[in-house]
Amino acid sequence: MFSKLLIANRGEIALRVIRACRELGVRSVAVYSEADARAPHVREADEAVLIGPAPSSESYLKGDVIIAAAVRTGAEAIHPGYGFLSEREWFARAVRDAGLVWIGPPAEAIAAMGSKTAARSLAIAAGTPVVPGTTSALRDADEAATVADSFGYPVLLKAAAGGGGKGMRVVHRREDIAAALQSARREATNAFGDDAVYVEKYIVGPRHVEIQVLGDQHGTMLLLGERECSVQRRHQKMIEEAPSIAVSDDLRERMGTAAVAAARAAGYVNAGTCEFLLDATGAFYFLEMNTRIQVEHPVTELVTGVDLVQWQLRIAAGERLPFAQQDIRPRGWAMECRITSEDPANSFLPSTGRVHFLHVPSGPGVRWDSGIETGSEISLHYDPMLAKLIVWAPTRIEAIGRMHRALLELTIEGVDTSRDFHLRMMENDDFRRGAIDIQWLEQHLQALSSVAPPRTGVIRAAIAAVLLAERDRSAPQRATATATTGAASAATGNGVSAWTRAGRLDALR
Ligand code: MV4
Repeated sequence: MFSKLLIANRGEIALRVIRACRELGVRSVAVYSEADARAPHVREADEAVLIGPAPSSESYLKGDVIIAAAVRTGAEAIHPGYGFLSEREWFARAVRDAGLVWIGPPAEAIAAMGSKTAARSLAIAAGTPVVPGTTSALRDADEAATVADSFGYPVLLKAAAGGGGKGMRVVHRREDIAAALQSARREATNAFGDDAVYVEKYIVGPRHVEIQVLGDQHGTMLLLGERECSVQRRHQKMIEEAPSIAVSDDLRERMGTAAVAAARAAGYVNAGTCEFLLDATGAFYFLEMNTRIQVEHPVTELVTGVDLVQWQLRIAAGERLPFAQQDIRPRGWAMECRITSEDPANSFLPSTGRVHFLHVPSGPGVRWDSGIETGSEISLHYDPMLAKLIVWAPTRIEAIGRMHRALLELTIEGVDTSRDFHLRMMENDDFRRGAIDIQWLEQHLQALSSVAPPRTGVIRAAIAAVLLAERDRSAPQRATATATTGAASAATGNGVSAWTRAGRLDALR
């Protein structure tokens, strides 16, 4: 095992990797921007290196600066986390060329899966089902129309360099193809510097189900089951679970075989995810492979008992996976809510400010993977995901109940968050029945986001102050807190203390 590892990331995933390092006896090196000087990942790592100003383009995306920091601190390996440089082939290569170990798949596998058309060709050759469509870029609108006519409308134009929904256009009629192709090309050029676009049959109302694989350097490739990720908005996942209510044992086996075939065809090693669309008839189609650890990996960890991040390190260090496929027996149900600094009552507008008060859920079956603490400053420089609330329970309905309970315990004051949205989701009949597809959320956003008028900033601050004062055990402050609490209780008319209400602030709305 390495003695020291550098983490080229920030926030909750940096902390997640630091935890794995500590459990394996590996010293950790954090990197940070000027905006993150007081961030938890900087404090928790054994060492930290300042890499530049707040904008990612001047810090967390500076591959050469990060590699230099690794060399200078004597780190032997780099873990990229997710986002930032995690799926940049050139970075994986540069890490290797600097004599360091890359915690992830070979650069060649990243490249093979990075081009969506190349990934489709690879999957087809491996016998993995893909959506009907082309495997090379379209020459022009005439070719697009000819292909679309052959498998029928609607079709979807996609950027070959794409991912994350950029450069995609649904086309319902032949006469709309030329204009859609032109705008898809423009968006693809802006986003990826590559105007290559191909076409697929558009699958209406599918679920997004992904398969986790884990392969070592000695030829063992394990399937760690599926995750259901259909609850998403504008290609941002909001809730993930494992397993998927839509996947039977037989389907799991078939999707798993398809995922392993695609991964092996790319020469895959380490943790990776094959994304599939699953339609209402039970047909599934390979979409793309994510060549990194994913945000939602904890739900797989909770149902399989396999520590994915630890194994990422151990595999990169050359260890063999000590279990066989039959040793992997998923148990129970896990669910994750992404807690973001976005206001669900206001079209998920990003919210900024200081986290004045934070109360974190705990208790049976609850895991909190977070990059924030009381006092954290939330800016627009980075992703709005503040934390992930993950629960485990024996059954899906118990997991939903446990998530609801944990969300009630969660209090974040100072910035608007998605917490109330998640509470409404746990109460929603369609969600509770598992009757959801990738379009569901955007069709039901209105109902889920309409909450009572928001409290004003002053009242928020007052509540935070009361909570903090009452938590303080010193007598003089306690007297003040009690007096204030009395007033607050009278105002809400429920006669309970502010501290008691910490777990159910929604009652005030
Ligand atoms: C599709 C599709 C329907 N039909 N392809 C979105 C991002 C990229 N990973 C692929 N995506 C889709 N490809 C065909 N042929 C629908 C989507 C899609 C989607 C996929 C997964 C999760 C959420 C989604 C939201 C909208 C569209």
